[in-house]
Amino acid sequence: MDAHSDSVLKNKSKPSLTFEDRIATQLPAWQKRIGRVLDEFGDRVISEVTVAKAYGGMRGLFSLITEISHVDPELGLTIRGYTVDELLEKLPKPDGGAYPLMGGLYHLLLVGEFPTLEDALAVEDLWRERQGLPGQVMDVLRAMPDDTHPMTLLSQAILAMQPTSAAARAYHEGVSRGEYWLYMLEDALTLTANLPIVAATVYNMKYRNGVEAVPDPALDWSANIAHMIGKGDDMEFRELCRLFMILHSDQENGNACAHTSHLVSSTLSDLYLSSSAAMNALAGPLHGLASQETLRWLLNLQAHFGCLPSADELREYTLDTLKQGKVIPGYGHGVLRITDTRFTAQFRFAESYLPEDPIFQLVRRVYEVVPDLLRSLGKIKNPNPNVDAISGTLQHHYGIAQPEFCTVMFGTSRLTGLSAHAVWARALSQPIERPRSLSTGLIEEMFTPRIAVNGRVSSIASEASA
Ligand code: CMX
Repeated sequence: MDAHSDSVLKNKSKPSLTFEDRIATQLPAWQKRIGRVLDEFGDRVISEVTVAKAYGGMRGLFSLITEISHVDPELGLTIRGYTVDELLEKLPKPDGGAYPLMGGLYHLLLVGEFPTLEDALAVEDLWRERQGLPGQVMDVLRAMPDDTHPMTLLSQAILAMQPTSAAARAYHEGVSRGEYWLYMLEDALTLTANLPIVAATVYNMKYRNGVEAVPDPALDWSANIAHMIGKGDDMEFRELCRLFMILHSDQENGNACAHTSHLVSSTLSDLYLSSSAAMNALAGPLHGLASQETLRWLLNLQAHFGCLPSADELREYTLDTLKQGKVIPGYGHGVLRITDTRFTAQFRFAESYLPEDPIFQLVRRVYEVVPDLLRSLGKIKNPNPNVDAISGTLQHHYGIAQPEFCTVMFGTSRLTGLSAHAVWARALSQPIERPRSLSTGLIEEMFTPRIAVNGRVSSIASEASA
């Protein structure tokens, strides 16, 4: 075990409650509660897997359990029961700051209890103690071609940290499955402690001639991102980083990156392996890369018109994008049926801090025009903006001119939520995931039983109805 994991486990003997204590004391009650739910309701149906759902990406299928966050179609995201606005209002903030400390949110994600300022600062301290990238991370990143996408670098950097995994080492030294989560927790703290350094290293390598990313111990986790990419003197950008990190942290565990993380981690892969995989899912344009795609779309729109387009001009431009067989990035959602509350929180930030920004003016105009247009086409389930419809615009205002960096900021935040899910999944001994697959022929056979596949009638129909 390395020095870091040693310290967190030794903390058990300290009088103040550690994360392990706080989680461990909750486990018996959760185990009992889940056992009772399974005993009483284990055979109740919560979702129907129709043929259409199996072909349709399992959208809307309730088949995962998490206590950490939830997305209500009409209410938006809640984390441990708190809406986005409640989190922004109530989580502890740094002295004189307008937006919360990420340390407080991580306490809430991991422990499930609303943090005091002391709790939030304690997490910030735990993170400070664990800062420092293993040397091979830089070697791996430096070996990559200059035009490598920042999300590839983020994923690789996390993977390069894997040899330091306390959980992987503990497993190979024979730790029991019941204790594995303690080592996952240690990895969660070490990984999350270093995410700002990883993000800043990727940025600096791509856009600042490889300036070393060195955290300032006087700053909080989120503000350190601003500091390490050379924008720390801009107090507004520090605030944006705090807002941004809170908003992107979690979104229950069925979205693509969260589900990827959950699936990989369910095999007892360590957190570095599952987190790197999650970032590969986030890097898709229908998911987190939509923040990059939105900013690009807006910049092209600006270049095309040279000024703020009229509503009619914007409608034409949007229709033209659709005619090219593309989606309008930043609009629509797999679960939400309202304007994303995370969009609204960022919109409010923009109205306060950058109302005259020309790209923000475009965001506003798009918001006025695009929902009605998408709704009129009749197939989209939610024509409203999601979190990605504005995030890149805010970063752009503060000098992050490269759209392709947007998703690295998203991923840096999202891994806080994913790591909390992973720790709890192991602490509650959630099993390996293993859904089954069917072929079209087998489905035909299930519903028209006389059709034989390859000359034989399969047992699948009776198996599926069992
Ligand atoms: N522009 C154009 N068409 C859209 C659309 C958009 N923004 N959003 C959905 N549609 C289309 C779908 O492509 C689908 O068309 P087909 O039947 O021809 O395939 C139809 O409307 C129905 O889709 P849906 O059920 O409303 O939405 P899905 O659950 O299938 O997809 C999402 C959700 C987010 C992938 C989709 O809305 C989309 O592609 N949005 C643009 C990309 C984006 O912003 N992604 C980020 C989401 C948030 C995040 O994960 O970060």
